[in-house]
Amino acid sequence: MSISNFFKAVSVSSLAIISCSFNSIAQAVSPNAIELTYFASQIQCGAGSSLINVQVDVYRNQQFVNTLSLNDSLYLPINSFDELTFQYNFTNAECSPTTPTEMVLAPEDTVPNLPGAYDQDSIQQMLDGLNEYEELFLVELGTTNPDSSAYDLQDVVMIINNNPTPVKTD
Ligand SMILES: [Ca+2]
Repeated sequence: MSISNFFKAVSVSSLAIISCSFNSIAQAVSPNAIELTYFASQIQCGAGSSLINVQVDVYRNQQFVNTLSLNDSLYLPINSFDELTFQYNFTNAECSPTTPTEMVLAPEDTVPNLPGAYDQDSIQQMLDGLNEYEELFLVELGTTNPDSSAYDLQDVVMIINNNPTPVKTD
């Protein structure tokens, strides 16, 4: 990992910890594993342009684990989502991600009053689809200004499953 990437990971890490500590289950139930599913992504470089392909690099305690594309799932033998940090990469895009804003929402949490991005379901609709062991991980990459119309926290949406079915190896 380059020095600059290392510092990015560290800064994103502190953001994630801040956002998780308020409203996250953030603990694996059993058997000490978490499954991440990259569930949705809707972001453009500007109105009317095509959707950006956002790839997500997953780090555990600053060590690279895997790169996720939309619809990918990753089974992680870890105790807590808080061990993870993320880097977001735009491919085939004319713009770059801003400093990420990250938020974890459990099913009973208060939902930010934001509409669904483009043709994507709203945060409330996505939250309603979760079971009791699941949480939503929401990321805004277009702006750091919560008053901007681009601020929807749905540029990357992951489902955190705190009680996944163990991966069978035989
Ligand atoms: Ca956005």
